[in-house]
Amino acid sequence: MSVTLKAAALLGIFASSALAHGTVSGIRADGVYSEGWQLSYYYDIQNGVAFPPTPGWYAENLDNGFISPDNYTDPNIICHKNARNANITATVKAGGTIDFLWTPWPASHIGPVFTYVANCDGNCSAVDKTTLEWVKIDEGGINFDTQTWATADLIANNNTWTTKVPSTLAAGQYVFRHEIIAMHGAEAEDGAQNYPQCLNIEITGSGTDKPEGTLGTKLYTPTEPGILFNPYTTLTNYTIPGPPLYSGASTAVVSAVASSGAATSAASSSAAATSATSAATVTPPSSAAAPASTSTAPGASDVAPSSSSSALTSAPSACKRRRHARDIVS
Ligand SMILES: [Cu+2]
Repeated sequence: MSVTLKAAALLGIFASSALAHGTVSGIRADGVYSEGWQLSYYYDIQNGVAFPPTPGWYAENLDNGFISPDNYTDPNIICHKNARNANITATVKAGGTIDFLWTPWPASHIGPVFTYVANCDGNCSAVDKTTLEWVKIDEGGINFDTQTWATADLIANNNTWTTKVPSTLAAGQYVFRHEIIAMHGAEAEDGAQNYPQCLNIEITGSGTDKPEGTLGTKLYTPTEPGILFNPYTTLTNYTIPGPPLYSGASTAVVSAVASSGAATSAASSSAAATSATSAATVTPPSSAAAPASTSTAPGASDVAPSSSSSALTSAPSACKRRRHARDIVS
């Protein structure tokens, strides 16, 4: 490790203690709220305390942390660290919407946002995650006109990302894999940070399409151009990582977010359209946003909780990029 990198790492340790990253605290499926997996449930389990049913998959990202490119072939990339199946399933109509409600996302953690689905061919509570084949139904990249990333849209939308469920997908139980890849350290190899989260959601309707997908451990490679690049320059093109977007995915639907420029640039340039597909489907912030979890694990003062106030004091993660220092001032 170079002296510069060492210094950056030390600074990062300071910085990351000031701000955590994020998790999906809950979803709205066609407007119906379900609480997601809460990090505190890990400690509930340790303490023999029951946690409420949730369609959110169990995961042990206790530091609000990420999966790094070195682990793209490890099963942890699929649904985050040591992920295990959720035991209940939310429901959405084909053609309907899922709102993914994130805990407050740090503005410095710029990057694309994705949603994938995998058909369980049956019960998602029992499926082997390593066999799931993921179909990308939503991707948001960078708006070349404004040089703002999908994460900025997400933050502006009350830390919420809305995905339209393709109307063509066959009915059945799916695992939804929603993900942010933070690119603030992407100029260094192994510098990107993946924040995947999985939820069981049943799609209802009359669609019949069962598109081929990609195994979770084959979604990304550490050196592909959308993972290893310098984000601190004016980008005029960007190759969104991962497999191609599903052909049945919705294209730009102009909505309130058009004021951010995402929808208009999507319409004016095919390159931008590719990278702003979902940004334009984001709905305006809603005062009906669900509250963060109210459950807390007894005796677990070191829990990394999901609420915004307490996230500030959560344990530092392995986030060690110098750009992370921006968190202090933002
Ligand atoms: Cu970070």
